[in-house]
Amino acid sequence: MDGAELEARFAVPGVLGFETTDSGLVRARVTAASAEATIYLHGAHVTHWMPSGKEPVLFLSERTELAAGRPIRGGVPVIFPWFGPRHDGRQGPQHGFARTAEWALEFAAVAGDEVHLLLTLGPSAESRALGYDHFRLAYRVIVGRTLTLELTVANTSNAMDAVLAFEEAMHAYYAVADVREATVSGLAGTAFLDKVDGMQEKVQAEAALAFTQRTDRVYRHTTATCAIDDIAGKRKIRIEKMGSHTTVVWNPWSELAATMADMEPDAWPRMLCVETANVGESAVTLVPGATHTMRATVSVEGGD
Ligand code: TA6
Repeated sequence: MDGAELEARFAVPGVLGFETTDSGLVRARVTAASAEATIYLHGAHVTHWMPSGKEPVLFLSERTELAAGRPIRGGVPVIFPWFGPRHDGRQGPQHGFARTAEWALEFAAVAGDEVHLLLTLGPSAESRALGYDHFRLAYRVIVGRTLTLELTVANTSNAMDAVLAFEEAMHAYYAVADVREATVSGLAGTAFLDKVDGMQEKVQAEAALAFTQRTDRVYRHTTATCAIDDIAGKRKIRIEKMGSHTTVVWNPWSELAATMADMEPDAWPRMLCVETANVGESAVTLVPGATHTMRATVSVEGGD
């Protein structure tokens, strides 16, 4: 459905509207008393969330592409069915196909001071060409004073031997005033793969992770709630999670950011990815008929 059809079907004047961008992407605009948000059907991509009285909580690059088939830089990319480069010997786009697919909006409603949306993604010619057919994704987005993101994956195959194995992530770009003055707590003593140091397996000794260089860490076997202490921004962003055993922390820093066409060169200090995920040995395998749900609940303290 295009913006006009969704507007006719789901709009609530003054709270929930729909529009089609000049580049042909359809997006929902939430303007509730509790918060505002923007969600594209492209990639089921939440690009903006701002509780009332606060600053935006998600970073969105001013240079991001907003075009069919292209990933959006910032917000919360939905990563499925692999994380990073495809690593099963076959070809496929970085971070899988879900973040550049056109999702369907199946449900949208205002409940109290929250707006609930449900987006779904099923098999397509592209996914089948990549070897993915019998799956369905349902992504529940609840916009309010907190932001709830819940991804359910179903193996819809009837063939008894058709397991569905996948990695997944909510690759969230959080907005910070200055990453050089921010820390992430919740990962003390947690093992991680250090992607900037030869994928070495390490254990975080410090209570809170500070940022002094490009950082790209895949924390393993962790269900912990993380908190970004955005010291310069005088606020904390808490990320609680359910159904996730991996947390990825990433900032490209100056040198890598300068090579990214969809990122302003001086924007990297204003973003920090803390990603709710299941990757590597925490990848999920579903037997036919099974489902798996991963949820992140984001809240903000301070920064008023
Ligand atoms: O989550 C961190 C990471 O895997 C980094 O290694 C970097 O590649 C980042 O994702 C962004 O990936 P993208 O394909 O969106 O540029």
